[in-house]
Amino acid sequence: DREDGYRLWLKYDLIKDAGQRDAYARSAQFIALNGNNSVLKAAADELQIGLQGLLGKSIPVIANAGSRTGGIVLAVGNGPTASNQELNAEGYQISSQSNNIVINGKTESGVLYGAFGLLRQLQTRQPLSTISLTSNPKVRYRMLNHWDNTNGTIERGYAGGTLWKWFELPERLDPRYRDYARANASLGINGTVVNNVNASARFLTGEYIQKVAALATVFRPYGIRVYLSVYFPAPKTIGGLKTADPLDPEVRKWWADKAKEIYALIPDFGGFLVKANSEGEPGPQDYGRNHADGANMLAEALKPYDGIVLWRAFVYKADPKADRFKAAYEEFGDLDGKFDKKVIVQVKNGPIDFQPREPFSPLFGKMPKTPLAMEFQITQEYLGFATHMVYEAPIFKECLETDTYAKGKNSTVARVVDGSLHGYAITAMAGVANTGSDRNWTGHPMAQANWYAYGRLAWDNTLSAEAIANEWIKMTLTNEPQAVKHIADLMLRSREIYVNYNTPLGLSRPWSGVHFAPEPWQNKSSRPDWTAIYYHRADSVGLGFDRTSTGSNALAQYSPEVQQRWNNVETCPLPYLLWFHHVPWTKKLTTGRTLWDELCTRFYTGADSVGWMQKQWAQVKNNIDPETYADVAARLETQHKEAIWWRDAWVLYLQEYARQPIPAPYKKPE
Ligand code: GCW
Repeated sequence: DREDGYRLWLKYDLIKDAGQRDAYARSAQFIALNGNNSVLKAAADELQIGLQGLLGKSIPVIANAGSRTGGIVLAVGNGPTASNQELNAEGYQISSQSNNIVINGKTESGVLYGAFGLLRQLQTRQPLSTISLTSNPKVRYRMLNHWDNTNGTIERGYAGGTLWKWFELPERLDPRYRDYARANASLGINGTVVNNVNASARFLTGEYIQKVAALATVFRPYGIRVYLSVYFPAPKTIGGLKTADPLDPEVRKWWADKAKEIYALIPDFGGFLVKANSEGEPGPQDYGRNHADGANMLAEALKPYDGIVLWRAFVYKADPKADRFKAAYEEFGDLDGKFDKKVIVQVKNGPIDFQPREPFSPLFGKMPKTPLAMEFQITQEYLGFATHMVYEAPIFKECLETDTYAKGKNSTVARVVDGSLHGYAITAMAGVANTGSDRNWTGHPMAQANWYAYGRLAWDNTLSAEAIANEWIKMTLTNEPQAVKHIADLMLRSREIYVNYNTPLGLSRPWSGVHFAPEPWQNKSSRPDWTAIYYHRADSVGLGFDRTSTGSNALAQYSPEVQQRWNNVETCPLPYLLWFHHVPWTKKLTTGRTLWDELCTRFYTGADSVGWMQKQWAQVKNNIDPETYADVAARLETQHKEAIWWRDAWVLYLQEYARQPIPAPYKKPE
């Protein structure tokens, strides 16, 4: 069998050690369903598929255990729990009780997540006899956002076209939809926005609602609800109204009717995601209204139903004199407390746009009365598309663990988002998907780990990047301990290596239009803030964007403790230096090198380190299936070549300003 990556981390390959297999099999002689619900059935199904693969045995599903022991018992509701630890609606507990393994959940979804949790134990070779674990999701809405278009393309998608076959729907349901749902459910993802935030109004037509409803039928047994991105002026474009003003009664009625039409076909519809007054997308400001007016109108339309509005805070105006960094805070900060209870404001992790390293968005420290959702980008728009290996968990963790000081020490971004800091009524995380129609879902085989890591962190933001990497490797690539170590090491270092050759010391956005190739010299675009020079500000004196009080003063948007962390050029941690300071080329940094020398050091060691990645990968050759091995090895070769392009592009460009030689260790012999 050729390994084509299709099965993701749900491979369930036969456990080679027969002793271990037998030990597991003794605890898994049957699966007792205890119910007739479709979610429970999906859980039992998955256990059957998984155990068949891992143990090489077909395990019977029975209605209930009766007096039998030695099996797996699914239990919904207030069934027996082994400890007093509270379960929330979607949490689960796995415990060993009277010689059975009981998967307990308050709801069917909890049991489903527990089934995947149990399989993960086997996949990572944990003992079952003494199993006792309780797991609750920290966030209520754990979503994927697809930037997929009606014509089948994906904005910023690097793994083929859309998974959704709009032209076949609603009649034909591609079997892949179910595998998509299984993969997400295995992580606890419970919502999917199926279309691009740059939304086509067509998704709100009867024709498309039917297609989306068909997808929903496949996702429902996996606990996944569908959502739609909406085009704000839809009442005009498809509704024939003269305006889309959110305060206009006819417009409000149009949306209420639309919601009714949707819920008639999709009773568990999740709600709306909105990009408004951003990058040319229309919105309430076109009618002199604000974001809260727009969001609250949609919330009103959803009032009779269990749906929510996710309103994005990704906004900025085309003003060459303004600092884009400050825009979201300026537009949203004063609206705190003005949003309806059904609204959650979805904020990108950083203030600009998913850069390889970005400080956290100041909004996370600013809106105690408004639930804020975290938006991470899984697809590698600024991370080398599908050729560069960048394990993203460290990016997500770095942001989540940063202290906003919104309510004194230990007000981390994670605690803002999971609601524990401000007691938000609703909580959410969103990840911009990296999936596509490629057979292996994500293009780069290692990019599967980013989908996985996002999902695991949406469930539990306290998991470490390392723990998640280890799980994923064992489930997907190999259980051989030495190989696991090598691959984890490679993954955990990959982000910093990328940053070093791409945007070291807090540089940002050096790309040409499609956000792939280096073009730090780019100075013309349809918008002044879409040039590279707008961001790095290279001149004869130095490099970097002054965001202190002598510059744009964006730092003032953070609490005093955070300002203190970043506002002094002498003490600002180097990874953030050029985000906040315009630093002279000759300035000595804490490393003892001048800015210029430090930049060169990072560009050169970064590009060289890709050579290290190749060697590291070569070490696991015998532990990995040959197809995946060769695929990754080839992509690393491309990455190495491109890392050198990055290095040379930056160094040669900046040298025109710095007017200094490349430091000796890196200078090529004449
Ligand atoms: O990252 C930028 C992308 C756009 C995207 C936009 C957004 C969907 O370059 O492609 O549009 O952000 O997040 O809205």
